[in-house]
Amino acid sequence: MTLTTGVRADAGRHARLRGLALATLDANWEHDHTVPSRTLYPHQWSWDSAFIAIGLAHVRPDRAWRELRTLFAAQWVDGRVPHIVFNPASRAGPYFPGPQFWDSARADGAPARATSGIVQPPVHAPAAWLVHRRAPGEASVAALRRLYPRLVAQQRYLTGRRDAGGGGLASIVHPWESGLDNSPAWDAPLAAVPADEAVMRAYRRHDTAHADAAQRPTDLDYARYVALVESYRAGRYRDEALLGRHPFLVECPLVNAALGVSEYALARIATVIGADPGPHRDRGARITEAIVSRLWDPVTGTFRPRDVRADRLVPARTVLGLMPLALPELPSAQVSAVLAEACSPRFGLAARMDRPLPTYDRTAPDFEPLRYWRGPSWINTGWLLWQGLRTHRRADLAAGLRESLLDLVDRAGCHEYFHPDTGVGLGSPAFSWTAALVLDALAQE
Ligand code: 2M8
Repeated sequence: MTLTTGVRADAGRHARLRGLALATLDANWEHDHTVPSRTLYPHQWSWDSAFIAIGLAHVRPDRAWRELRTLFAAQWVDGRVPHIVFNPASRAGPYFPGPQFWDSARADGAPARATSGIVQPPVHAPAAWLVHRRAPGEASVAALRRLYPRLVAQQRYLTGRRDAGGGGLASIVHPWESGLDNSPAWDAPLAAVPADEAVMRAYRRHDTAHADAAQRPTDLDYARYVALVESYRAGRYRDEALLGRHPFLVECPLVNAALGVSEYALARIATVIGADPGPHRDRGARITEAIVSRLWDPVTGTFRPRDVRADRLVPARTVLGLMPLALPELPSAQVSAVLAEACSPRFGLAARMDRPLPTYDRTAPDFEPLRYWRGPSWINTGWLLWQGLRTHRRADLAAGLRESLLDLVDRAGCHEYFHPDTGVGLGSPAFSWTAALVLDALAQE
């Protein structure tokens, strides 16, 4: 291929991907938010909206701010941003677990709109910052000013009420809070949650009605998810004394890396709106130190989730362990170790990647290339790692990963996830964060 035909092919791919991504986001727009997928996820999801806003900033900046505004309008009084905001006007039919199951109306400080009672990774402050950077102007400064106190309240909730382990990190109370629902990372702590898969006979799963059951969490996993919601809901979603009464408490590297990165994003936002950035930088540094002291395993040289109840690191090596790379002040020893893990045959990161980045160690005996977060390749975890590579100035590896992400979507479309060997598209075929993050990757050569 000559230089000119190469450039032309690139421009062709760029235009094709941009058109597809924009059409996907437009088709999933629903009045004041974007649904992750029309069939599988017909309401608003928290971290999906953050990723979606980053992509929308390139093409529909007003809508990007609207997306975040709608989500934060459902923030609880204690600062938590719910993982699902239900759309009462949804025409998609009943969703399980839906508003009746979560029963947020009976909890103190819940908003008028029905929501779930749990959270997702706090990637919203970095998203707000990126939306502003991608489309700066007076409107974006005004939007930042409105959002800032809400983002601060979200951080305060997670670092305060959710510090069940007492070490300066947030605990998740449900695997869904990590965003990587059925990751092998949760197998060990979930095994301690009593559940019987027969309870699922009382419910009609929404996911397996719309996607291949072989790609989704098992009924036993689902029974445990239900049991955990029931436990948290029984205490009206209060967080006091969780250690004594809730069967699942884990410090997740992704959630806590996002918490730390959010403080640095808030420092930048504070500077733009005339607030003090200093306390945010200090908190970012403290969270980074806590991640290293609580989640770093010196024996294997990897980050792992900490099971707070059992007070031990979980054994599985998943993509979650690569996420602290996004922290700008991560010590160089940990930066090198994360890069070594990412570039090992487990994850296959390279300047020229021969296969997409998986979500789980591809050399593990229980690696499952088709099942949801137990192997398949997802665009958002790739994009998050790409951010980390850029933060630590690994332009070669960042370029390789970006190319692999774009290639995946160019070949298969805006799927929810992808086969980590063949790149075949899996799950929803028109998935919003895939589209949004492709737009962002396209714009950052
Ligand atoms: C998936 O989570 C939902 C539960 O909230 C599900 O499994 O049904 C996850 O992939 C999660 O990360 C994502 O935010 C959500 C909507 O895309 O779907």
